[in-house]
Amino acid sequence: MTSRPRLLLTGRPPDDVHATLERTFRTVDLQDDAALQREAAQIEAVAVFAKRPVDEALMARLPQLRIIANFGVGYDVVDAHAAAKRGVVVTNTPNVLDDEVADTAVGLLIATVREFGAAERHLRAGRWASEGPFRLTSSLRGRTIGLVGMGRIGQAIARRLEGFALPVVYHSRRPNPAVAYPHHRDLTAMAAEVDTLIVIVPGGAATRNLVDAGVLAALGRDGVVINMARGTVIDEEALVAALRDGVIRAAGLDVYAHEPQVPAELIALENAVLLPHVGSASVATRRAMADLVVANLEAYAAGEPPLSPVEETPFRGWPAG
Ligand code: 8YV
Repeated sequence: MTSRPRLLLTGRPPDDVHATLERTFRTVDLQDDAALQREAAQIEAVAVFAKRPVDEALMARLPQLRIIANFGVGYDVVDAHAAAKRGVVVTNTPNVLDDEVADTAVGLLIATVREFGAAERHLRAGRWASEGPFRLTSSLRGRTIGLVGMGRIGQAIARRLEGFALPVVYHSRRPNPAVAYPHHRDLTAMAAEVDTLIVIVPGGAATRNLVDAGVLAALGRDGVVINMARGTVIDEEALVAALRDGVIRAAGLDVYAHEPQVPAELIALENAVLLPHVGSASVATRRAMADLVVANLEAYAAGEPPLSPVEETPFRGWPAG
């Protein structure tokens, strides 16, 4: 009987997912130094369930590595270029979370513009009865939305916003031929033309601090920024200053530069609506994401093509073991 291939786990998958993986693989916990030391030479697969980087240094310890399966569509914790150089396939979880994240984005947009969090706090504190109605708020009506990124989730957000009768334009490095929305090559110029930004680009070095003090200033005093992407895409210090000084009106954030740490300055701001990275976090969607991670790993174990390789590591066949 051939032994099960070794699978390194970064982070802890749900118990049932772990049990499913154990049927095909022998799992090794990245936290267990002794086990990693012992098994490194035989590890063929990595499942990424944590923010901890899967970098060149880790890959260099795993000579038999063939596949890295990331739980999440964003795979900025994995050095996909280093994987490509080693002939390692990286997979992520596209499509299955697009609608959930787009729903969350629109919910966060409305909550931010209409100040639902503060309105609820007003009620719960008994201030409606004692002081009167909550203050009048800004409105979604009349806004123009600038999407930063027009990938699958960006398109799902844009489709929803059409239902809200809101004009949509977008910024990305290249125009997306799949959509007819006006494209802006220059983010600052787009920010000057709109009053609302929704950030939905991949994280990583290419987008670090893409939304900086200049972009926020261009957005202007009525500006609203929603971030559903990665905290690193916005210069967090510049955002805090812009919210504090009234350079923009408000921000709705689901992601932060150093999760789960959220700057105290941000928490103190009444004009920031803060969610703890819940974009995809429904039972059904997280289940679908976990199923796709398992399906990619099981495809590897069966010698079949992976279901969702990322663009940096197109599948060219599994090397002979
Ligand atoms: C995370 C996400 O993966 O898919 C993504 O890129 O940001 C989320 O769905 C989630 O944080 C899993 O831990």
